[in-house]
Amino acid sequence: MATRAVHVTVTGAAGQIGYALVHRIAAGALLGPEQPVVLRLLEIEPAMGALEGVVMELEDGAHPLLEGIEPTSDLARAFDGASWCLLVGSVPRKAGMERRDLLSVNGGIFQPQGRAISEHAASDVRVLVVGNPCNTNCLIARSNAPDVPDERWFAMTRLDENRAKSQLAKKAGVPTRAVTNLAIWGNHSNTQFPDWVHARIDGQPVPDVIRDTDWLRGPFIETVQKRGAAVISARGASSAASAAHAAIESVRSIWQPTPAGEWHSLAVVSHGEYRVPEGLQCGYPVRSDGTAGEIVTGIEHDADAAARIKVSTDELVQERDEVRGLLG
Ligand code: NAX
Repeated sequence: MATRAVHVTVTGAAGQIGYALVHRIAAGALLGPEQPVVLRLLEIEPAMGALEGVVMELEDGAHPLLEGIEPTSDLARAFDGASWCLLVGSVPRKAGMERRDLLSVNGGIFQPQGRAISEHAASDVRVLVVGNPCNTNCLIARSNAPDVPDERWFAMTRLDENRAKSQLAKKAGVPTRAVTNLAIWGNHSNTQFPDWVHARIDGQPVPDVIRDTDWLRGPFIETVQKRGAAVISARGASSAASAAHAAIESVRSIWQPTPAGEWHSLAVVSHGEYRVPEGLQCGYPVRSDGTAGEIVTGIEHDADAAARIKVSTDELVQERDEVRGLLG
């Protein structure tokens, strides 16, 4: 067993995703069964009572790998020495709120968090942003963290990848493990493009296995894009366990080498790849060598895919322009 505990920060730890996430981290799902962890849990003052309950349950788990729990509403303490920061906490969209309002309210959260990560986190810190709008929140935090390299920042598109894989597996009548190379391009919003063209089923291109192209171009894409809303209408609450699971898998796909020839979905900083404007936090296919992620290059898009990706990246440009005042 590794001797040094790794410090993991979870923000919004008393929320629904936070609640599902922290127990799995404590049980070793994030960093493996040999790696002790210290959990640093950030919440806002009004939620500190609920957070106390989360801490009690973590204690009641008697997790062998959990070496410490630090509940706090103080940013410096929350990020102190953290090697992984999972930024989940944010303010949900309320009735009557425009997307622009949501951007600025949440931007106000991610600006100080970016600064605090830059000042207090460990030198090897890596950050996954889950709180929505996650791409632009990640951009805001990253741009306010001058001491943390751009390549250490990720926004979550893995839940979309998993949703898409399940839909394809169901249609093809295969287990989900048969579906690989599913990239989510663009924004984690209903403009995202789940790339069925380059996904594979048992190593074969999806269009060679699922011949129903009308379904792929229409209902498949729409189901993935609108799955979050469908869960809300069925459950009366937004995705939580599946989102926590996707956060765990996102982190694992960064520190574990990607199998040869495959890729996963993460939103990472653009250096202009695939004509996406530089600096945006954009959904791409990403491979990891076990230490750093790298955008997969050389994928050719047909006109339909290229147009869809353009719509989604245009939306990211618009979001960036709306929060310009928050960028460092
Ligand atoms: P909840 O409302 O259950 O929990 C959010 C928690 O964040 C609350 O406990 C709140 O007190 C806390 N919080 C608010 N401001 C904070 C701050 N400044 N610092 C620390 N904590 C703060 O939401 P939940 O269902 O857990 O969802 C969390 C976020 O994940 C939302 O923004 C949601 O939209 C987003 N999602 C992102 C997904 C993705 O794929 N990227 C999918 C699932 C989810 O919708």
